[in-house]
Amino acid sequence: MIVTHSTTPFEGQKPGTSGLRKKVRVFAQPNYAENFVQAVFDVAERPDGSTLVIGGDGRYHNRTVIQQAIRIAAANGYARVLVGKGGILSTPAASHVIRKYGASGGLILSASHNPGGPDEDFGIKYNIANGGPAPEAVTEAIYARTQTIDRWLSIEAPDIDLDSLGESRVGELTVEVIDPVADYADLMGILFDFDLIREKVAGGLTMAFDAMHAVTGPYAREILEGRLGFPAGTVRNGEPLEDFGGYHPDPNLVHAKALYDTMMGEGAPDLGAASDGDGDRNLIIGRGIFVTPSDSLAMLAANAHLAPGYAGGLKGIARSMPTSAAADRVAEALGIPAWETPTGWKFFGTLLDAGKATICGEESAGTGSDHVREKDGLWAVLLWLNILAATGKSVRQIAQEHWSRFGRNYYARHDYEGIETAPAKAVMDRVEGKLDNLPGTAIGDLVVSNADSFGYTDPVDGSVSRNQGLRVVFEGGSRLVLRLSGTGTEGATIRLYIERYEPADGRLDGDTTAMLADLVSAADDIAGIAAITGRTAPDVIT
Ligand code: G16
Repeated sequence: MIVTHSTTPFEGQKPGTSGLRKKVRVFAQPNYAENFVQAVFDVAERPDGSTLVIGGDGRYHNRTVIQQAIRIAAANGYARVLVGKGGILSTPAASHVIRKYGASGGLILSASHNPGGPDEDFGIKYNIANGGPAPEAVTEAIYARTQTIDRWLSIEAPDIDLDSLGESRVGELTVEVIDPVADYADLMGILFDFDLIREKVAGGLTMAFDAMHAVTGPYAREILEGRLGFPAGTVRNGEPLEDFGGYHPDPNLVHAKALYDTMMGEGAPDLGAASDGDGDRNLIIGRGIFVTPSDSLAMLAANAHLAPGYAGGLKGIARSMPTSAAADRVAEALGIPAWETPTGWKFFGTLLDAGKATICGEESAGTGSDHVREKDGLWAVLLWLNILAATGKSVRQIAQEHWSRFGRNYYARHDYEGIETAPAKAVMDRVEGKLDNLPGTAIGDLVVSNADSFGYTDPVDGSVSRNQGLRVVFEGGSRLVLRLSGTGTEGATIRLYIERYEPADGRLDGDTTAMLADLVSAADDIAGIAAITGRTAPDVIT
């Protein structure tokens, strides 16, 4: 029997860069998650008899919201729910399952790289039938609905056993608990040359993968240790934990420091890699060399033809605006289009659907392709492995050869986290106020060539997104970008992106900090972060 629960709207149920992310205690309030899920179902396009996919990164509160969502789905006319065993589905695996089984959409329960636990973060994201994050028109409609909602519907039924594979029913709804890994691992086996990689592993190719006690543990164990034959123990921290073992499942040099130390030390393996809370980000480190996400995108695109899934070539390469322009040079050499979108994987969806891009990437450690509609951490690791196996070269050799051909985009991102909203806004206002007057001015040896607030018109559907970051470009192509993060749950995070291009005959072996020093002081001059916020150094540099 369908039960109607009356409710009232909550303020602030506005999805950010990637879904609605809040503290667990906010989500745990009566009606909070229920309102949001009902708003999604009220707005989502879903023909009668639709299938819904549900899964998450296994963080604290995952199971509670899954049971709520199943009961609400049952009362809202869905015919079938596919849910990952244990409530687990990595974000790229969920995208694949939506596409493979023709679902009308999916709920992905994750706050990505944010920490988990009773006092930490939770999130709900809705993905549409193409397997990708709902575009802005849909998230705006969901938000509008949350502001007027007065009821949510559910079926009274006991909890589903999430830990046993198989079917059960909730009212008219069929719920199928599926193996979260199998479909995804099979897809990877089609895209990459597993036989070749296995042969090289048997011949001594080594790696270390840090799953950060997050969702990729079971996927990495099955694929790397199971199907590719890497020895047991190659996957570290492989058990998904509700609080990620108390760590921050963000694969960067701060939070994956132990892996970094391994890769910089004696006897380092050939490849070091990590993924985040929900398995869509990646960190790539070669023996003695960290590869920035922007460089990784460019190097993967340049070498993708070595993997069977991309042997036919690429249709185009897309990157978010703050991502370095390294990938653009590869696109130019390949004679294919280079697209520049706002931050947020949702902006790649139309390009991928329209066949305008094959590989996409972001400075925030996300890379992926048209095999799904999400960024995909393990996919990036497997493409690197395929390239190492096919060329017999080291990560360092591949990087150095790439720079000698295309030049090098030195790059860093400085994050100032947990700033009060007012000073964060003051920093942005100050830069925005200067944009018109900056072109032509000199700061030290740097001369500003242009400055603007990035806006984007989607080349496929014509939708317009304004205010997507402030850009200051210098003569010679160096660049500063400033924007506020859209994924935090408390206060504001200022992101400062710094990029300097050295041509192929320039200085390719410089130290990144030294190479960017003049740009960092120009940023200080233009944005005044230290003066306005009192922060003299960033919290995280990636
Ligand atoms: C999400 C988005 C990415 C974006 C990243 C950082 O990733 O999907 O497209 O680059 O957030 O966004 P921001 O700079 O606004 O914090 P994830 O891995 O958190 O889902």
